[in-house]
Amino acid sequence: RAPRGFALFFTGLSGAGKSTLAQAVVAQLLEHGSRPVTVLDGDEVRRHLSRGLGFSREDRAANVTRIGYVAGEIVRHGGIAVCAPIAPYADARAEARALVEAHGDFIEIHVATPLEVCEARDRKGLYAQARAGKIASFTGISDPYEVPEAPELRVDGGSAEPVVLARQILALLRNKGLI
Ligand code: GGZ
Repeated sequence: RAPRGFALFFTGLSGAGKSTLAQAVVAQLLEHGSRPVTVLDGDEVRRHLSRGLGFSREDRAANVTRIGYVAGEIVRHGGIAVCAPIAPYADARAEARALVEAHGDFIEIHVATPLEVCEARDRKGLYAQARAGKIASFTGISDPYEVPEAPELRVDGGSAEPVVLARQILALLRNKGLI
């Protein structure tokens, strides 16, 4: 029987480690020899699928809903979709969930790296710019991040190496019979 499709939906602050963790998970999924995996990363999506959208509440919601729609189509065909937007709003996340759950499993993973850690890392210098008022509506600084209440999994991106956290995610997928 064809395996059921599913979406991994990483959500968390900028610099929380979503992309890195998503990459580690994808590597382990491919090693595992599973089905094709489609990655819908925040940065990448904004260059293509969501080109032209900004960071207003409406634009973020549109971005996350588009990701949910595409993930739903992938899942509908039995594929694996790996999404990694900030997705700061609970209602937009719920919408993405509904779009996917019409066809398969939605695994929400809150990458709950503390703001202090994300800001201390500041790999792209965005937090410094946000603190200086050069970027308006920056998540965690001048725009909200609504903490997911019931994600399938919550991990602290600063607590362990990405490969270790990724193994935890693969174990969850195995437990659910998805891989
Ligand atoms: C948050 C912003 C902003 C503002 C630009 N707020 O760490 P990054 O750089 O590479 O990832 C962030 C990315 C967030 O895009 P998403 O599509 O994931 O966001 S959302 O789900 O809210 O639609 C960050 C950069 O874009 N960035 N301006 N104001 N992050």
